[in-house]
Amino acid sequence: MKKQIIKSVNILTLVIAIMVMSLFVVVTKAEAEFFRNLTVGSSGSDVKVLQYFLIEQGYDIPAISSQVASAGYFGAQTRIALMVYQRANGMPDTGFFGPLAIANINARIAGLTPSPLCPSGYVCTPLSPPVVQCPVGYVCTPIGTSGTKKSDPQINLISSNASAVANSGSNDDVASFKIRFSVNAVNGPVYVSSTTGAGGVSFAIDKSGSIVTSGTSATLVNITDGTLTTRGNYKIEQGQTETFELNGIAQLPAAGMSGLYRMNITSVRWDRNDDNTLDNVSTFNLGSFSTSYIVLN
Ligand SMILES: [Ca+2]
Ligand SMILES: [Ca+2]
Ligand SMILES: [Ca+2]
Repeated sequence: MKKQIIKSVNILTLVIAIMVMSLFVVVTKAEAEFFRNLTVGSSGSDVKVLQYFLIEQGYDIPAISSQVASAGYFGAQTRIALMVYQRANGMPDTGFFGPLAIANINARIAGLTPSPLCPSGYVCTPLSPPVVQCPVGYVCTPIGTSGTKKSDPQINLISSNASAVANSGSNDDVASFKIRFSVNAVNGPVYVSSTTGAGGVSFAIDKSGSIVTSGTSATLVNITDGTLTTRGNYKIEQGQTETFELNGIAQLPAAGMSGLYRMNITSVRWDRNDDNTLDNVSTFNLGSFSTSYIVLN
């Protein structure tokens, strides 16, 4: 159909570069956010993201979920799935993906929150402070709330990125996630674990909000100063700021696990002493320490 050129600073742009190299396709970056109208006949990576979103929300597109057809073309079945979604969400069921549906689905995707791995029989309540509306172009880090004191290290998001090697078969894509953040040691030196997980830097890789552990992993590096202490920690000297990078990987663990994936950092453990148990936990806005969603198939 018609192409819309939208220049926007406030809306995340959809930047997808597709390089066809012999048999496989590399999608270098996909922000799961829509900015153009789609209808029968449309094609592209945003169509693909829409299709996976609909399937995951329970609005099946049989040709794609059964892998008879590959995602990326807006056909009759996508139109029907979209119509049912529109009806269920109080919109006119036109099957046209226009401003109303775009706003609705962008909001749904932005609001997907990973659920904790909660043991059965328990209710798990997140420790993190409530999500705040942060001005565009800023990272908002809570001070003096939920155990964070002014004298605690200041932990700030620098950047995040999600990319995937989209292989041509089914269930064979691999996603790479990268989140960079800085730690500023105030009021004394700070030790941060070099490990990921509950004892160090905790992360979550989720598929549309449901945490996936199989086929996922992450490693942490300090790219300012990679020197480890005798206890295996990184030391940030008083007054210094050091940059960390969490590198995550998601490989589709099983057939039927195609969908939208992203990575979050959920907490960072730290201590004033170089020891084996880092006693303090900093948690922060889950929404800001997160990559965008990317399609794996
Ligand atoms: Ca594939
Ligand atoms: Ca250091
Ligand atoms: Ca300790």
